[in-house]
This record gives sequence, C-alpha cells and structure tokens, in this order.
Amino acid sequence: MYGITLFTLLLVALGVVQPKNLCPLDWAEFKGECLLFAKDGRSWVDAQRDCRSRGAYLATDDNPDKHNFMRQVMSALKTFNIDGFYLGSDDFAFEGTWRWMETGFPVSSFTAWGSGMPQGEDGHNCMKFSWEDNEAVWVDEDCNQRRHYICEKQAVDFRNNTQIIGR
Ligand SMILES: [Ca+2]
Repeated sequence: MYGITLFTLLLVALGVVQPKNLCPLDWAEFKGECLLFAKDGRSWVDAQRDCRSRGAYLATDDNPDKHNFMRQVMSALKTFNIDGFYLGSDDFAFEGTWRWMETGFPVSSFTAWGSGMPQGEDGHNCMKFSWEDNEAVWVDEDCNQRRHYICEKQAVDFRNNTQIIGR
C-alpha cells in the first residue's frame, strides 16, 4: 500500500490527478472518466482481466483531448521508467482490423499509430502506447509481453453515488 500511496501523491503533485472524489484512489479523472495507469506488468489478456475485476476495461484512446491527457500522465511516469501501456484494442479476430473493446467499434476517426505501425503481423495483435521522439504513439505489440496497462471506467460521484453524465 505504501507504493500505491506514494504513486498517488506523485500524480497529485504533478497535477494529473484531481482529488474530487469522482474516481477511486490512484485513478486519474478526465472528463467524466477514471483512468488507472497500472504499475505492474501483465499480458494483454491478464491486463484486461484485471481491469474487469475493477469494474473497468482496457482504455479507449479515441480523441485528441483524451490522448493528450494520457500522454501527459505517461510523460510524468516515464521519468520513473514506467513506460509502455496496453490499450483496449486488438486485431485478434481479423488481422489488420482494430476494434475498441469498450464499444466494439473499429478504430477509425482518431488514430495515433507510430511510424510503420501497425506492423501487421499475426504475432502482434495488441495495441500499446510507445514513445516516438516526444509523441505517445500506438504500436502493435506481442500480446504475451508483460506490459503496463491503462484501465478505464465511468467516473462516479461517490458523495451521491450517481453516475456523472455529460461532464
Ligand atoms: Ca496483428
């Protein structure tokens, strides 16, 4: 627990976690969603399982504002050598067809693939954040690799125990 508390204090100090009771301890809040940047490393399937056990799912990165927010958090964590986070998209079903776990919709309007990505290999079917120069970009990773990961769920106002709509 010491490590988790220290981690939270770090994020608060960096201004990327706003302690407004909208998200559980250790989760960052952004526009009505809670994001957990997991410090431990898991395979993509195990990461997804861990997110589900928290009532969440592997995160969706589908618009520039959210992308920039996650980039900001990851930039802070990078200085502590916490790097490379799985996202909630894969091309298991059809090679080259990437879908978001959250909605089942194809990855389409917003994309952030790195140069030459995705590699388009059967052995690389899971989306992961990586750094390309100073930009956070997607790469298609070997799903068996143990990586950090980002869980996401809707923010809840714990004072009223109601879902935050339209924030
Ligand atoms: Ca693939």
